[in-house]
Amino acid sequence: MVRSFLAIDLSHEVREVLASHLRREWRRLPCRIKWVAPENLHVTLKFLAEVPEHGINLIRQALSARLEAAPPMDLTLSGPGAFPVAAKARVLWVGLKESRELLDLHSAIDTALEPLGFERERKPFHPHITVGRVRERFSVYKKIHPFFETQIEPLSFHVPDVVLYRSDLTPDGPIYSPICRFALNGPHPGPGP
Ligand code: 3AM
Repeated sequence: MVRSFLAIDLSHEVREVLASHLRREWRRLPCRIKWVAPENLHVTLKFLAEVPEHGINLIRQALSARLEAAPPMDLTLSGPGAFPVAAKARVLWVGLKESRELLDLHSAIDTALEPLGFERERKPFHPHITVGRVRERFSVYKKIHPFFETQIEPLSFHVPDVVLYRSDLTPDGPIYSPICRFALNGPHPGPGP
């Protein structure tokens, strides 16, 4: 079985900027947080869980044609936030500005994978880059409120493809290895009517 997920890679610049916030500010917060290693930062599009080896090929086939027709896009960082809500933060993230292309890409993935038995996402898609996971049981809002005040530069990055990742969980943290990439080669949509 292969634990896997689909994701968007970040540019080197975005990774560096987030790593720098981590080094200079976030690591100093007085709270037990498992921070994501800079090389592991990404935008998850769909978590596929444990997939049998032969299922990987089916996923590849189901996605390649559909994503080939999807347009490449530019995404832009927005501000920090948390799941489920800041007051009860469990997952700390940096968000992305709303993008029609990204929502369409997410929906195209759900549509392509539904016939293989992967359930459509029921919750609305909230694109984000997870940067840390709170490891304390009670409300940590007071300890971490400076995280929510971080001024994130609205950097943009180009998204030429979607990556199918293998995730191996180890005591030192997950190891993500790309299995394959799906190029986004569709026409860039015009500005609309
Ligand atoms: O980028 P985020 O944090 O949203 O939380 C995991 C991460 O998403 C998520 O898959 C991404 C890559 O590891 N993930 C891990 N286990 C999960 C599960 N059981 C899960 N998402 C849903 N259900």
